Amino acid sequence: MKAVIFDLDGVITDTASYHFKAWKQLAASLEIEMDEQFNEQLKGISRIESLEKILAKGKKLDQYTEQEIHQLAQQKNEVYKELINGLTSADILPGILPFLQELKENSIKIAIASASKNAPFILEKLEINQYFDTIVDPDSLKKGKPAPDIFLKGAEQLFVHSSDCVGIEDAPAGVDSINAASMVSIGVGSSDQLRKADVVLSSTEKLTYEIVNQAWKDHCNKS
Ligand code: B16
Ligand code: MG
Repeated sequence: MKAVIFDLDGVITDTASYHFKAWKQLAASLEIEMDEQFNEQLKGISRIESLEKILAKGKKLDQYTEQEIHQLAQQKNEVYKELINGLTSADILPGILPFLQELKENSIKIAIASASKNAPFILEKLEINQYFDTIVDPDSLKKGKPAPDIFLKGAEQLFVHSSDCVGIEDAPAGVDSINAASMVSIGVGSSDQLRKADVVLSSTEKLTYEIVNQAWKDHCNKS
């Protein structure tokens, strides 16, 4: 294993509740109701795709022009940025910091493959940007998750072959993206939701260099 490519939201920090709050506020202003169960479908999905799903849920997708959709997405992002402005290193999920340190000690390259355009801002707030060799710009990609593009771009930016990479995700769309990139996939969360991952860990606290490297070795032996 030469590199680990991380998803951000739900793996490094839990911003899902802030996304939910901001989307719920926008949806309410458009007279669309959304609950937490519906919000699950938005994890790992880009801002515009998320909005399109919300508008489709309210049967209002055809009522807005492309320009209006972009304005609404921007409106949601303003609220979201206000909410995440208070993030600090205390919001790093358990086990992530020691895991990043272990990866560095073992000379493993580290990248971020997040659908979030706010990723650099969030890493700065969490005070961990120095651990990451590169961050993929989601705007530079033709297709978002579940397509493999974002993880493949991460490997390319690290100058590492995809077969030497392990990807870590909390969302089914993200696990599909890692698998499609022919990398070893580690899912963090419910084994039911993330059943397509090579290895599922119940929490970020379980992430260690040994477990992740072993998952990569097991995968190499199988293929
Ligand atoms: P932004 P990830 C994703 O991040 C979130 O899971 C998803 O809910 C969000 O819509 C997306 O980022 C875009 O975020 O509006 O900040 O650009 O899980 O891929 O790290
Ligand atoms: Mg995620």
